[in-house]
Amino acid sequence: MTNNGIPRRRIALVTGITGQDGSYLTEFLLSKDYEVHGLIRRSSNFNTQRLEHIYIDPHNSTKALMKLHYADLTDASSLRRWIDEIQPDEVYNLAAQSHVAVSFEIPDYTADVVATGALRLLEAVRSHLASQPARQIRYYQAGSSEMFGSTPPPQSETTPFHPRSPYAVAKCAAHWYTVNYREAYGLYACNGILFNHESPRRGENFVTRKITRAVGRIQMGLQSKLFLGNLTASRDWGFAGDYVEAMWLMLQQEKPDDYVVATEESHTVEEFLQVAFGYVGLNWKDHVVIDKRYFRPAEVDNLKGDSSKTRKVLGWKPKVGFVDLVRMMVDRDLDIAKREKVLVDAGYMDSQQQV
Ligand code: NDP
Ligand code: GDR
Repeated sequence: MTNNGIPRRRIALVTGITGQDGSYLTEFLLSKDYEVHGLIRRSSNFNTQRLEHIYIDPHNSTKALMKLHYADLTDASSLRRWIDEIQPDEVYNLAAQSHVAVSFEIPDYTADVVATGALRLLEAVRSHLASQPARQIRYYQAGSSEMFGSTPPPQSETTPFHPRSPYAVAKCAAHWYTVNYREAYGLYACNGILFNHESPRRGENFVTRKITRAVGRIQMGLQSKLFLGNLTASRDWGFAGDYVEAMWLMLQQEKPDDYVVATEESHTVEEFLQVAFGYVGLNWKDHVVIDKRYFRPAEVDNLKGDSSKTRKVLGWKPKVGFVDLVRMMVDRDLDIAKREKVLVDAGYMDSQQQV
């Protein structure tokens, strides 16, 4: 309650707010009347493109319910400072060096952000609560199906982890730090073990978006080839907009727990290609070139979730199926390619510029 008896608006703190999930989660929380504070890291270019449509300049309005602050998961002091200042009710730790292949190139940094970064944030929450015992904070950790790695499907909350990349190993550490802070300090802390989820806001170097961007550009005559790696890997692909609701639901339960979030359907990269190219009447085989550069030192072959616990306890299920997800992404990327074509035709953009 506030001093005048009006119930206080719930406050969420989101790390990784500028990423795919951060933007969908922020929209979702604002729709539930939260005040949302996002931690953003300093970048030499603006990194807030995914938030532009919801950003309200606080200079112009008192209605700005999303606020952004500089911090970094590698900087413990910044995390503790913002938790003290913002006094959040819920903390969503979405920040990560989230690219599996890149984690083989920068393993040390990946571990620092993904594993130790989660520990820093948990410790900031714990020490803040120790100094203000009347307060409560609920914590969400963005876990990943990559933690299952080479353990065969279907993968559920009880499936053993066998990570296959520095990223996945770091996510396992973050998972166990979260469990440990729950058991050791009684923190309300949940691990969401989310299978791949995509959207038109997916980063352009993940395979789904790389494919749908290429489909748009090929269709508009801006590109002819698409260089890819392993096409046989299977993933359980859902829609990011559906998955952020499951994150929130985890923090609304009486007791904290860990949950697998998945569609329970698995498709190969080749099947994704067939649906994406087929949707606009193209044959992927005319355009895809295999490039060894995109193979990983160790691959995760087959992920397919068993999300029965989440469906039963949280009452959650995905709304967008595989084919609709692919088409949603192709539609958006066709629009982008049409705009690029105008720029290329006017001489403002090089047609070879590729992701
Ligand atoms: P993105 O890569 O789109 O976003 C990652 C976010 O983390 C960005 O906001 C990024 O900032 C931020 N970030 C990176 N490094 C740091 C740092 N050192 N300090 C602070 N912030 C940092 O990921 P998604 O939105 O797809 O995923 C969200 C989370 O869920 C991640 O933890 C990911 O590992 C996990 N996950 C994702 C799945 C998926 O399929 N999408 C599945 C399972 C788990 P910037 O914009 O500046 O780069
Ligand atoms: P993933 O997603 O590794 O599952 O991690 P990604 O889209 O990068 O790869 C999926 C599969 O496609 C194969 N692949 C390629 N991948 C990329 N990126 N680029 C290519 O050119 C290419 N060609 C084939 C890969 O080998 C792999 O098998 C994502 C991330 O969001 C993680 O942060 C998250 O934890 C997991 O999903 C669940």
